[in-house]
Amino acid sequence: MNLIDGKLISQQIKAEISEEVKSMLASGKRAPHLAVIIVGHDGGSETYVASKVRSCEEVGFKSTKIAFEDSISEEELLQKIDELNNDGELDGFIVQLPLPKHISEQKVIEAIDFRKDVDGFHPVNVGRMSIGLPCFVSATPAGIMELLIRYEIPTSGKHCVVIGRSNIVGKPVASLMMQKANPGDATVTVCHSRTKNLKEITLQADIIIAALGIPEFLTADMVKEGAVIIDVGTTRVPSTETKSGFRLKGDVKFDEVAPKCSYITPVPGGVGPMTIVSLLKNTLLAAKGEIY
Ligand code: L34
Repeated sequence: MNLIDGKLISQQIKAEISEEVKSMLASGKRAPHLAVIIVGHDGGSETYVASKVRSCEEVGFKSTKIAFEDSISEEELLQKIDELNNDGELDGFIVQLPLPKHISEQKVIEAIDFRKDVDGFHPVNVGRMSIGLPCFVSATPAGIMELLIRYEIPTSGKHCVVIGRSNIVGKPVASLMMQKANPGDATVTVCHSRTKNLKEITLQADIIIAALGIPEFLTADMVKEGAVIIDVGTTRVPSTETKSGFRLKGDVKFDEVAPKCSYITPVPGGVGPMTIVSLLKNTLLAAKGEIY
């Protein structure tokens, strides 16, 4: 069993990005600038946004955090987005999800100028990704692809089973894995909460991408010997053993699945840190004007 160390790879990529920023500055350009909007006080979101801001500092980006209370109206949020769309000093921005119920996530996503949509959630970016055109690829799927590249894990002709069909992970990662590319060229099956005989399907998988958000859902009896396991879950479950009062659990029952696989990502320290560096990479591309 080989552990896929997302934390280590993310540090290597941050070092690569820092070098690029240095040469941008040396050639008289300004540093890439990312803004992050957060609404309310979801514990996970606050942690991830803080980590995004810290990572910007680490690589020499400028960052702006814009925090609103839960009580902000949809209209006020859309107004802020309009302002950021028109800010010439800003390369890209994201609105951290989830949003409070009274705000339409879809409306918010579509209000973002696709040229600044470094989350890759806008329909223009999603559409371009699905037909293989240059675009901002959303961060978690991009991070997963990067891990497959850096660990030289073959995907061509493999059977990849994606569990989960969310717009931010399941659908885009399935689309990337089936694309005529490397990584890609896989035969992809997408499973979800209505799938019958899930275990029969996962047992045929060479690569499983678990992105359904149910802690320890994937157990050893569902996994073929030698499979590659990518665990996207990060659910906070109550714990008496940690200071914070919770512990992060993946979608994979790691202890029993790990001995069966060829490669596996841990939680934490697997896909999560890669999500953050992929956002940095997209911001760098935006600053260099390499996509639009
Ligand atoms: N708009 N909303 C928008 N963009 C995103 O890309 C996200 N996502 C997902 C939730 N909502 C979003 C994230 O940022 C999930 N996500 C995310 C980002 C980072 C980490 C996990 C999820 C991460 O860094 N995880 C660490 C542990 C962090 C901790 O201690 O809680 C890890 O090692 O897995």
